[in-house]
Amino acid sequence: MSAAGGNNMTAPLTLALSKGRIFDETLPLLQRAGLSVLEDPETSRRLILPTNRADLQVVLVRASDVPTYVQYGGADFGVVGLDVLLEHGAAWGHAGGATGLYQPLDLQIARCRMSVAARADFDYPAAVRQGSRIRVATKYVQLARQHFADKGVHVDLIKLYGSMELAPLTGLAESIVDLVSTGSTLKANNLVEVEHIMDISARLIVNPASLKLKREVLRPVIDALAGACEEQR
Ligand code: PRT
Ligand code: MG
Repeated sequence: MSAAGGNNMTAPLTLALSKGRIFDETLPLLQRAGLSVLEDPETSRRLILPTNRADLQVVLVRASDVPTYVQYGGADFGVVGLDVLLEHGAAWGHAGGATGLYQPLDLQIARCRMSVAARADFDYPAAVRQGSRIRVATKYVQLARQHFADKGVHVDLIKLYGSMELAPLTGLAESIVDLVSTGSTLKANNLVEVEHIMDISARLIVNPASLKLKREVLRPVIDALAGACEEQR
């Protein structure tokens, strides 16, 4: 499929969002930009939600599918965590970003950090110093691989799809790479942050072909969202 995918000029603008944190935190920005979503994804079973504008609709996809939708033009633009965006880009061999996606805005929402965490009784600095092989469980295999390779630390990466915190508790791995916001999940599971990898926030991503073909409708929406971010800061 070409990058232009589904984006013909008469079709409505399509914004890809994921349910939960991203949807909930994008909503106030949309509001400030004069856009409202007319159905609640938590109660509706629909995957395409109308907005107060006939030429704009929201599609609900898994957080990790947002870059894919936007890359192939299944959506013209979307909101995605930097964690998901970088992992997606790295999987495509593009360090630092995903595959030609235009990234005009750091929305400064859904903020957290990506960290290495381990059991409180695991001496991570010593293991690193001694050059031991550390087993690391994570959903972010590409980013974790890059991080440890840059430091010259030997790791065996174990791919998980969720509940990373369980891995060190069950002996599956000595440490994890995961997102931390308040720190209460780590604390509740007797884990401690041993290394900060990067700060994370949600980004607006745009299909480059859409930006050309639908510029007249898309550009003002991007600008309004930029203004909304500025106000919310
Ligand atoms: O849940 P699903 O598998 O469908 O997808 P997802 O987990 O990717 O989506 P979602 O909605 O959970 O997260 C969407 C985006 O929100 C992520 O890609 C991040 O960019 C961002 N974000 C911000 C977070 C957090 N903060 C966060 N705290 N995503 C996840 N968490 C989790 C973290 O993984 C850990 O399990 O919350 C737990 C830690 O929180 P604290 O507050 O206890 O530290
Ligand atoms: Mg989740």
